Amino acid sequence: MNSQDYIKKEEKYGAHNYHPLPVVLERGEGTFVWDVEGNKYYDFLSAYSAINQGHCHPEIIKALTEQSQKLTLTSRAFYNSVLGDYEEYITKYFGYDKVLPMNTGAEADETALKLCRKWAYKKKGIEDNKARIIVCENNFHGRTITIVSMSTDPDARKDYGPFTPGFITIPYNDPGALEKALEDPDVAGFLVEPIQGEAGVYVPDDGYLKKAYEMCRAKNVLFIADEVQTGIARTGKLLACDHEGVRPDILILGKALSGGVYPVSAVLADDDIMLVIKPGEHGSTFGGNPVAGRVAMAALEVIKNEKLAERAEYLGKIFRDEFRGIKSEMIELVRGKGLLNAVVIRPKGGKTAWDVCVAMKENGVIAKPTHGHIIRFAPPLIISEEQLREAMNLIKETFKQFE
Ligand code: IF1
Repeated sequence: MNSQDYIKKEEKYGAHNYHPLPVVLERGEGTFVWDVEGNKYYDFLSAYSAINQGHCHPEIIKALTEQSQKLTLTSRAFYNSVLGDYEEYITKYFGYDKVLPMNTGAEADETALKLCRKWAYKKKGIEDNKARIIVCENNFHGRTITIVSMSTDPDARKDYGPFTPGFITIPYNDPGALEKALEDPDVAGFLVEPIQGEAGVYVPDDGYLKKAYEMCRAKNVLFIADEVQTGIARTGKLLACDHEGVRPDILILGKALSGGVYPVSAVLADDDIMLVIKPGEHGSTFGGNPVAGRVAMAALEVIKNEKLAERAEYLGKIFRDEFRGIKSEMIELVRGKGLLNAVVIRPKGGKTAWDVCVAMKENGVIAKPTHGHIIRFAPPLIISEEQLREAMNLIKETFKQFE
């Protein structure tokens, strides 16, 4: 079978909830992926920052295969010999008292919302069912009904009502708007992405996160950071909040927590927040399973041992400098932090970001537009400087084709 055969098969038997770039991947190793015809590509999406450690990292695969042949799932009806070690490891790694292990990012966001609401009723004393959570316009936290109830993206919400109440929406990167919303005594939490990924890698002004955190503290409102995409070294620090020395009250992790090898997500908080959830009040079949625990510990070890946050910081600067040096009418601006970057494309002669991505693919680099005119560039953090520069040359070649 060739690529077209695979594409046709997905078209025939799969739901049409995506419109992928026309490339059929069969193998991944480190920074590279290969399609079914054997063509090699630089992966500049990293499964939306889930593959920070590179495709099929040997240490993480070793953890996966070893545990998978021993004990894969007990459910939380019983204890198992991995979960406690994993909980100790990850809470010490990020500096929190407790972790609530889940599987997907959306589940972790939902967990954080439930935790914040329960804390509001049990600890802050907000009247039952009155808790409000502040979110930002153009947020992305997943695709469940409650999460899209917070969304301002019509495509995320259309025909999915009725929606979950209890959310206040404010502009991103606007401390004044947050200060005003915090006057509502029923506000329990502020859920925010330290950099808005899906919206197009919107980096807030320096100091925004710190100011937001301090305003929340002053009003006894929980600062909840969704680091599913920005966390785990992607932006040049272990967490994007670390750039401003902000320690979220509730920290949400996912994606690269497993190096893209297995669905693993987590919510971290201290005892005064986490212990409001009592036995039987929240959970999931696979949450905290032994394979997830071993894989996550291996994935976090790789981040530390290979100094991937430092690499992202250093290589990100080279990426943005190189990109800003490309002379092309289609490049409006480049923005980002570490190796989470985006280029805003100015359509030219009817050619759009999609056409640039298709042409880039032909030249050996795969990435995908978000919101039509923005291309996100997020290679695995293990990419070498030489590989980054080679990929940049392929990208420069691509833009030349549109001149
Ligand atoms: C898709 C977007 C990115 C996230 C943040 C929670 C989640 C995500 C900040 C939920 C997930 C993924 C979802 C994936 C594509 C990708 C994405 F384009 F959808 F929005 F990265 F920007 N918080 N983002 O970015 O995590 O439940 O998916 O594990 O839906 O196609 P999840």
